[in-house]
Amino acid sequence: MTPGDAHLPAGTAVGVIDGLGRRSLVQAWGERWASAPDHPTVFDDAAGWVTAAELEQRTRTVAGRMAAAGLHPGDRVLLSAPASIDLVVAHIAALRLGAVVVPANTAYLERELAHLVHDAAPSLAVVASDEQARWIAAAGGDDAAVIVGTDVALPDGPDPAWLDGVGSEDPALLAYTSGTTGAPKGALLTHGNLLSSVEALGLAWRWTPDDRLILPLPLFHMHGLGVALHGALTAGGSIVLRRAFDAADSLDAVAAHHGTQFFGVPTMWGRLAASGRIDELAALRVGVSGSAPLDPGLHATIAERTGHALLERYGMTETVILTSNPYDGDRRPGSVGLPVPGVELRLAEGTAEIEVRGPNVFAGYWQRPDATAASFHDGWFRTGDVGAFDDDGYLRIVGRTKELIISGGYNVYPREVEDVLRTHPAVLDAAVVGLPHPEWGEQVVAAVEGPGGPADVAALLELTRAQLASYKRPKRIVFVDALPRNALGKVTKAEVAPLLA
Ligand code: MCA
Ligand code: AMP
Repeated sequence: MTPGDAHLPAGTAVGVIDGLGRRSLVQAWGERWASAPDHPTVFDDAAGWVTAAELEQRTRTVAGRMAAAGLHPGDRVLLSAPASIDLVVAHIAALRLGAVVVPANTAYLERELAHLVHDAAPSLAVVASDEQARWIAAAGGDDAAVIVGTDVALPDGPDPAWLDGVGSEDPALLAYTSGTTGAPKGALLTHGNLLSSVEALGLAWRWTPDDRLILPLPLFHMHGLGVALHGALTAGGSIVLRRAFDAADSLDAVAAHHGTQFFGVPTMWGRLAASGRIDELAALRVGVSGSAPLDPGLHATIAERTGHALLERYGMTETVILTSNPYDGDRRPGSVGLPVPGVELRLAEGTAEIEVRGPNVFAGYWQRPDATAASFHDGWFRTGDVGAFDDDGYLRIVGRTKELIISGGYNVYPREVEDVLRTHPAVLDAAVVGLPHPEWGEQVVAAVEGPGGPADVAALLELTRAQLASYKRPKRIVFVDALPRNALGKVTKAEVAPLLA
């Protein structure tokens, strides 16, 4: 059996898996737009529905502006803004030009944005606030043109000769993540990587042009951008964008727009379940959870109240989606399901680290050949997650080899937070851990070793407020007499958590 066969609908043509990701995203989307120009494609509250033909025209216009401003294939375009049609247009326009989109979380502060700007060297940055623009200009000197406003209000220009000229091997996205170790690195994904994953999801999740996806996820991480937005554009479906997540707003949008699909992280599903209105989601065709483990109790509550079990799936910035519970068949609580079409998985001998191979696996870390080489094992990408297979091939994630905290679906790297804490004179050393938490899944908490003491906690919280995006900040900082260490003097993280519980 070819990997991923378990997800295929009956009657799928032989060889379909070999054909995944063989074009560019923009070729696939262009075909959709040409075949159904009047199809309502993207909605936001400010502009209402935009049809496929309008999306084609608007992305062409913005591509012309970007090209007239000097943007060429391969140049990086940093995008950082809340979800809107204008942001979607800017994203697609950059891809149509062959530029590489660098999505940036709107919560990033100056230090975090400066790292992206130094590393990715974008030629153009499109942001939502004057403050972000100042930070980028300060970090990038005169090298990056910075525009505030996702309408990209630059002078119009003619269609560039290279519009839609990219192929499947060309780079599309530079998504920053720390991978298994170290400072944030840019994971470079090609058009083919990204397209193969959403084509696989189209098959696995039976995604059709009749689907209406209610999308409250931000468009600056893989879940909202590379899974949800790209997936809907590739399937020719419709997308209802929400500027931010709010349970009542999401439920209202499902009702008002006759939503058939809803994608969220477990924190969102928890808030929906607590809203008292979760039964309204019975109207959906499918709800998907991912980015962090879905509590089996929450899974059961939602299934009971809506009549549908959520599809839990497992993904990663470097690989988009690896596994999903099946659309037809057992949607197993506590399991992330079976490899999606095209994806092969194995567990490394000894460590049981999950390793992956397939057309979805990224091209490498931007300008980091050593980090790229270290992330592969005999041609298989090492996820840093530890897995176990049930007898019938369902995967469970049972641990991590990487130091990572996932809070509300956002990744937090303990090392980054520790480095910030250590810059304070009251702190000799710091250990940041994730404690189990009912709302966030894991909560970021820090243990610090003096010279200072509890009187300094307020100053440390202030320091983290100035240096770190809000979701990375420790919710609690505790001074301890001494951090637990092994014989080599290295802090033993496993012994830190009990000190804080
Ligand atoms: C907000 N806050 C958080 C988080 N989000 N604290 C910890 N963890 C978080 N994730 C804090 C803020 O710092 C603030 O604290 C307070 O909550 C309220 O902030 P607000 O912005 O209003 O929060 P919210 O709108 O309620 O945000 C919760 C959220 C959001 C909607 C669950 O975190 C979110 O959008 N998460 C999804 C992230 C995502 O897209 N992940 C996919 C990564 P204070 O009041 O102290 O300032 S891609 C990925 O993981 C792979 C590829 C995959 O498999 O998908
Ligand atoms: P990121 O680096 O932001 O792409 O996050 C990827 C990581 O999120 C994976 O390596 C997993 O550790 C985690 N993850 C994603 N989906 C799930 C899931 N359904 N269950 C458990 N962990 C998940």
